[in-house]
Amino acid sequence: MTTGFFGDITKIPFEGADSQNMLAFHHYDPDEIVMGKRMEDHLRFAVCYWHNFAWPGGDPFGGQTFDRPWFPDRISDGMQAAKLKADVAFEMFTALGVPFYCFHDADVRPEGSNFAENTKNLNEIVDYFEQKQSETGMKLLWGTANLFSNRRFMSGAATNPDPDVFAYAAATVKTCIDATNRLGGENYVLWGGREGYETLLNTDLAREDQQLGRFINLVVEYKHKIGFKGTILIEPKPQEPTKHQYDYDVATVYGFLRRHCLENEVRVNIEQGHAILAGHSFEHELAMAGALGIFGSIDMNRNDYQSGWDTDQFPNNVPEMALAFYEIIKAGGFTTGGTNFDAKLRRQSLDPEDLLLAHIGGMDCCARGFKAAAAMYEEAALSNFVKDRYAGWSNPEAMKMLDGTYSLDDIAAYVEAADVNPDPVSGKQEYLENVVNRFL
Ligand code: XUL
Ligand code: CO
Repeated sequence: MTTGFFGDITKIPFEGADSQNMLAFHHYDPDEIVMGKRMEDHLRFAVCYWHNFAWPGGDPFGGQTFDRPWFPDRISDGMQAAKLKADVAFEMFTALGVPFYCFHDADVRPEGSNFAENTKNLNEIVDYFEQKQSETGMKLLWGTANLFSNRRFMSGAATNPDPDVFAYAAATVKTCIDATNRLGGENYVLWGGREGYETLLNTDLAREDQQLGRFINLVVEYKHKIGFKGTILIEPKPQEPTKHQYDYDVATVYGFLRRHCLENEVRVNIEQGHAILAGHSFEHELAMAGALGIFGSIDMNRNDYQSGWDTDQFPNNVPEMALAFYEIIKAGGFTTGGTNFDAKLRRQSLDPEDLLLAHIGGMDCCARGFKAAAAMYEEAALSNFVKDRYAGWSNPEAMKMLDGTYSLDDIAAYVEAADVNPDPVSGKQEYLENVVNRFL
């Protein structure tokens, strides 16, 4: 028996591009083989718990717009509400046919009066999830701890000036890794919520960096201690909620990881909207992670290009998504990672059906972008161009400049002796953009 939240909709079918049924997939066929693998196994879609089931539809100027049967104004018993929420969530996951979901502790369990009560509530819901996972075949892409909403974290979690807040945050992360491990989660995410600062006048930057470095090392040590097989992921974001966030972008996170000897232990979960806030493109962040060997997973939700804040919209720009998936394919594709929609409805989208339509659209756009990227990758017109562009570096004189054979004065002698006088060569950007356009 279902909750009836989605009426009689229990399964979204694949009907192909010509179908006019908007409650069907037009481009995402999980069984379609692309580059020798099923689309479902390439894309590894995940639905997030927080925006879909915990967010009431508020913005800085207005409160709740959504009416959901599990919200506190409809049920006062927190655990009963959490279970109804879980029932509806798993009905939606199943209807969409996504293999994965993600959650923060605070999305899924009622807030207790202290740490012990929070842990007890979380464990009760994890029991419930365990049962639902085995009934539905759903898997957990990642778990995480919400270390930013409660007022105790207003000055940061790991970077808090008060060691008791650090301790509370560390203890909470322990319970969330335990929960993720029990549920067979494939990753554990650390988004640095309030790890940043508002004003230097009250902030010791060097100390906060040390605290954060130790915190992440504690997480990695615990992962190995309990034998958690998943990947630890940091999610970069440049600002919001604090003015300056320490995990600004992929390159900044990599520097942090190197500084704290974590570069072989931690990878990145890259979000499109966060890339835009950092003044980058999504594909830049993905390419950077690929180049540094720390690519992990993605949050495929876009930002509005005109607003300077995190709008978490469902993706719908296929040409941009094709470039993003091209970088993901180049980085080797997903291993433990996947395509999570950390996306929320617009607050006027009140109908239960809107939750389905939003994900159908996002998944269809991903499928189109991915297929274009795969075709681009397989034809290799772009990669062959890049290979040829750097071909000069395989000549022996060139190699000596990089392998330590030549010093600066040796290079000067070589330039003089061979009368080196390079001819500029076209970068061919328009030609390459036209090549991309053939696949869209
Ligand atoms: C915040 C954000 C988070 C993380 C998980 O901008 O993206 O929801 O994805 O904490
Ligand atoms: Co995110």
